[in-house]
Amino acid sequence: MSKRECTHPELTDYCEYPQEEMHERAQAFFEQMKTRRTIRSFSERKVDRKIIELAIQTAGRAPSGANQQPWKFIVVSDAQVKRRIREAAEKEERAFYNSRASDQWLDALKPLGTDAEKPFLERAPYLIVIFAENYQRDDRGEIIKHYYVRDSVGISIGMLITALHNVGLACLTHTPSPMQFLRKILKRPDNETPVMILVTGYPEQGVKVPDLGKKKLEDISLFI
Ligand code: IYR
Repeated sequence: MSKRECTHPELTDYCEYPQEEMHERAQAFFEQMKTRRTIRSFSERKVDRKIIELAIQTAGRAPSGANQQPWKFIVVSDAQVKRRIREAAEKEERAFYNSRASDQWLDALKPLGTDAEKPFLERAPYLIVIFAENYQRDDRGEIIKHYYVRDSVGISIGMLITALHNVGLACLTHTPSPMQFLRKILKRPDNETPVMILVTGYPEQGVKVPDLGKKKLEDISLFI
């Protein structure tokens, strides 16, 4: 068998539920996910590393183009590295809020109440920095292109956010722009592009969240 082929054993761990249980599970999961909120104030409370490992393993089960799994999760808990990330991010964010962002963009951000200060980058116990692997190299150093990289990484991040919420952890999808500094600080290779910092931990006590609301089913879907 060539390296590129693989066996196709029968699917045995598929689980079908009786209709009633299916409805209950769908409703219960919706209720659970309805309580997911992005927060911007984190407690310094520690989180067991094993929980983060399992959440990342869950994210690693995401489908991906040609099963190339083009993601890398760099988990930062070291205080010094977190400080360097905060300093670099705030430098970019100051430029963003003071001049780089258009008025329309700043207007769109107003309801969120964000600004260039990012204390959560030091306070939260974990910064999960997600990189997209644009390609890999084979044993002879030849480039192997990856397909649907952004899509695959996006799906994986969605599963990570869901897994974190499932264990009662909060997170913030933080995207300082540009964020090439992450590659430098974390010493990542050329084939990796930073996508996001998922700030992860417990919410600060009494944290406030904007009253934003979500679109209704009929606004986000069409059954034909
Ligand atoms: N990166 C900036 C701005 C920002 C942009 C979007 I789009 C958001 O949804 C939130 C913030 C910041 O983190 O403040």
